Amino acid sequence: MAALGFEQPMPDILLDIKPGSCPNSVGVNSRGVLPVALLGSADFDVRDVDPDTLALEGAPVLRYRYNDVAAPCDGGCCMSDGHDGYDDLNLKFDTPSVLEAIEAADSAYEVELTLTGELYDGTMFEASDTIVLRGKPNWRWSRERAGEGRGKPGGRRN
Ligand SMILES: [Ca+2]
Repeated sequence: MAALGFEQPMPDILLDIKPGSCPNSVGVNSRGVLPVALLGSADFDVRDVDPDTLALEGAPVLRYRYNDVAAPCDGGCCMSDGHDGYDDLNLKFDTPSVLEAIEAADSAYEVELTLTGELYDGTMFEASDTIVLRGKPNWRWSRERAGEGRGKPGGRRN
């Protein structure tokens, strides 16, 4: 006799970087915050997610709130910008930390960013979306100068 399965299949968890924007372009020298939404649906309540466990390419969440900003969209589109009645978990990340984590200066034009985290019940999950990098890296991102110390983005604009 087969045991009754008691594990719920994990629903697809959809990530929308820069909800409302398409493409998700990010300047390689951007500062400030990167908005990211985990999209709730009939199958997925974003309040099941433990926000303290979330990281985008290893960068921790700066702050979060629950708000319905976007609806999942099937088939590789850039996510709709509408809302759908399901709350989304809206996250803010420090853009330079994320860019540093993916070594944006040496990255391809399009980069997939992965959010990792856990539900309150301990289930681990990940979700990804793609950004498009724009612009030329400043000197501070240059690998040749990396030996002089990977300084945090300083007080200099372009
Ligand atoms: Ca929503």
